Amino acid sequence: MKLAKIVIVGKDEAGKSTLVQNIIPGALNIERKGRTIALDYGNKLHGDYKLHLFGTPGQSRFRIVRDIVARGMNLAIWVLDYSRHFDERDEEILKFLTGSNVPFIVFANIKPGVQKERRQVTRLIGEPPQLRKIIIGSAKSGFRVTELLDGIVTVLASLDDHKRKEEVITRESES
Ligand SMILES: Nc1nc2c(ncn2[C@@H]2O[C@H](COP(=O)(O)OP(=O)(O)O)[C@@H](O)[C@H]2O)c(=O)[nH]1
Ligand SMILES: [Mg+2]
Repeated sequence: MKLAKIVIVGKDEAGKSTLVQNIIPGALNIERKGRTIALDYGNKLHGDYKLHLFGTPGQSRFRIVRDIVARGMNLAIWVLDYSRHFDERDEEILKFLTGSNVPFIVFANIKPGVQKERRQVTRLIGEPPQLRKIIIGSAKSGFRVTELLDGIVTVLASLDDHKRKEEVITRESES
């Protein structure tokens, strides 16, 4: 069993806490009046991995909490709110993600009946090298959440594979 730290980012009300609850019913949520102020946490076995999922607060005044929770993550999930327009808060998250050397998956969350953002995800965020996968689904209904978990495990396995190859190269160059 391999352990992985997965951090969920996204602007306020995007559906981060809903997603964590969908994956792990009863997951911890530290909130005040429905707003996550510290974090969501739960773990889930999927494939060969034990996934430790950390949801972060979306409000910009809690950005420091996000930055601390994100330290040492193996992979980020960006819950992109597809029911509202892409704005400067999304731009800030994009900058945060492309400024790290950690891969990320976009989960574009569609709330039925209120889809506002119709541009393709790559039109919004481009194709940064850290972007590994885009999934359009629903945090609440669970639509495509299994695909998200499969995607997480696939990316983690590719990272492990890459690390193993690097170790072999280092060992060979040392001998
Ligand atoms: N209909 C619908 N509502 C959603 C969905 N995801 C989140 N919501 C609602 O959007 C609001 C904000 O969700 P929350 O998970 O607290 O967002 P967070 O701030 O990113 O943690 C809540 O009222 C959720 O019930 C979804 O997939 N479908
Ligand atoms: Mg939340």
